[in-house]
Amino acid sequence: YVVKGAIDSLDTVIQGLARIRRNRGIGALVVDDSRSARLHLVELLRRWGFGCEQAANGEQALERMRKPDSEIRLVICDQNMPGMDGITLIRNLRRQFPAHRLGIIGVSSYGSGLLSARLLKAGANDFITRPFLEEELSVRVNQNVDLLDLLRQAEDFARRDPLTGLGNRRYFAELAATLVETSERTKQPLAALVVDLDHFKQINDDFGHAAGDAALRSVAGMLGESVRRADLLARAGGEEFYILSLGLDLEGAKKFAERIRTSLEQLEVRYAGQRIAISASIGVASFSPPPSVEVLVEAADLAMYAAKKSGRNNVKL
Ligand code: GH3
Ligand code: MG
Ligand code: MG
Ligand code: MG
Repeated sequence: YVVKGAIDSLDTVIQGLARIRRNRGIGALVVDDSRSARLHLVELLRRWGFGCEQAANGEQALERMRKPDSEIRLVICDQNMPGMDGITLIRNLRRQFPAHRLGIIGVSSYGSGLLSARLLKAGANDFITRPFLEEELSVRVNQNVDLLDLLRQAEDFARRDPLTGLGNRRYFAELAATLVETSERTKQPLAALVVDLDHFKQINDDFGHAAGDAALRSVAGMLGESVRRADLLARAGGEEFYILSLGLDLEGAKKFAERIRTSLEQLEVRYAGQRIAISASIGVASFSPPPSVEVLVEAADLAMYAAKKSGRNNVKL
């Protein structure tokens, strides 16, 4: 019995260690007006590997979550607090943070009946009733972190192109809308580049589809290095890439496109000992601000077709 027990718990210990390692990058926030209850939770979460912070009331919690670099992904929140109660705080947090960004566990006291249902309705993923066993809290926390990981993966799968690792069309559409709003608000021009590789079908025909894939990955890598951090880069489909850049007028965007065109021309793509020559036709547009994402991209797309017509491997406005 002793030996069996030891083996069982060894498994558990290994699992526990793996969890602690995973939890290290995860910020947790404990919200509780009772100092002793708060410190108990903080102590447990730190022991489980989380980077744990604390707030003594709802206002403090919201303040902490407003920090732009907030890496808090899990909130454990007492229901019964003076001022803003847990349910109000949870409702507020859930409006700002979708389920894949933030897990919320509500803590209620034993005998409060419908409260747990109300916590869930307000947007908590889960609840725990005091007094609780450490083991139960640990299981609930772990399940919530597992769920966060899964949701994040699903989000990522839906928005990332698996071949190049760039964002896809869906990702582009979401962020492009934000950039158009920023362009309106800050009165900066917003430029679009549509980059379409030339005669790519021929590359597949000459070197094979795997070589074409490798070329697309190199191009994506090169584009990734060419854009600024704030620029939006996506694989719009096939051998076509979109770039949005805030603050570039037509003249600036044309220079940017010309630089990309030259880099692509000089890109060393090698496959099975052969050099694959790459070039692209790039269409450029800039509006201050654009009436819509569609109008902006359409204008750059038309310019790209003009670049194709006039012989490829060039930039058109
Ligand atoms: P153009 O200069 O007019 O743009 O000619 P093109 O051959 O590049 O244009 P077209 O649109 O006719 O063909 C695009 C080709 O890109 C066809 C398709 O096989 C290839 N392609 C699209 N996606 C992929 C991919 O993921 N991998 C590979 N290897 N090829 C791809
Ligand atoms: Mg309380
Ligand atoms: Mg093409
Ligand atoms: Mg194309």
